[in-house]
Amino acid sequence: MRPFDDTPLARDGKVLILAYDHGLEHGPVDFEDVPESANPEHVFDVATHPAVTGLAVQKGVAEAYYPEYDDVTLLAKLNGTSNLWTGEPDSAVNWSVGYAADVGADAVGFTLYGGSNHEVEMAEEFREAQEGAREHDLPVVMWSYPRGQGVKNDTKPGVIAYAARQALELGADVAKVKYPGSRAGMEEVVEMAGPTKVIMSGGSKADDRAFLERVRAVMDAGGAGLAVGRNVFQRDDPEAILDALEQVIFEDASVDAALAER
Ligand code: FBP
Repeated sequence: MRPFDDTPLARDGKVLILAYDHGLEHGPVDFEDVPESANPEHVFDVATHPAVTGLAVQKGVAEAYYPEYDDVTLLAKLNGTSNLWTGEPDSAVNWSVGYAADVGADAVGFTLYGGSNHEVEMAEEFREAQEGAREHDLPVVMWSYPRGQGVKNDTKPGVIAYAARQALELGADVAKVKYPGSRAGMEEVVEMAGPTKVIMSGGSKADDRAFLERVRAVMDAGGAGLAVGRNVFQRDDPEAILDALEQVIFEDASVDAALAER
């Protein structure tokens, strides 16, 4: 198995995934602010920015668009479910690792809803995906999102630290977690993840400074980067925020310096 840092998903040991599975997870509402973001070609073009180490998409988008963009590092998001589903949190496995590898995936992603009544089945599905990824020498990113009947407060640092620990215990290379509210909270999360890299999930659109300050806190806490969707593709100038993220994540710049550089 290749060390994670030798895979295309890493740049100097850091990670910046552009997440673009929102058409499935949230639906057209996420594209309303910037209508061209509904067009996968627009987002594939954005993903050619040098700061982006991988683009996370679902199967159908990969099949339809990836062949034209083989300079983009493809992260196959293996499971996913629409917002139309109203049951206990769960996520359908939409493609196998073997098929994702045939399509050209460089990495795989998988959501686990710890605390859901479906956690056991999801963990068993994750086992199959993780072991398949090892066979194909592909890094594994876990979207580790505690939610459902077993979870009272999914923003508490202790809950998010547990999510990161689940990613380590189950064999993910990267744990993608929600921001626990502070640098101190993130330090706890990173500590629990051990060698599994921790990246922050971008969240709903925030103003530039507030967003970059969160990213700075993640990096200062020992995090490895970010997986971001709306905070990039819901901006009129996605390249500008990617320029700033490149400074903060890969060049260790302050938020002021990153904002001044643009
Ligand atoms: P954002 O940066 O837009 O928050 O995207 C990250 C992500 O994990 C996406 O991959 C996914 O579509 C979405 O958030 C799921 O968010 P939630 O389940 O919290 O609504």
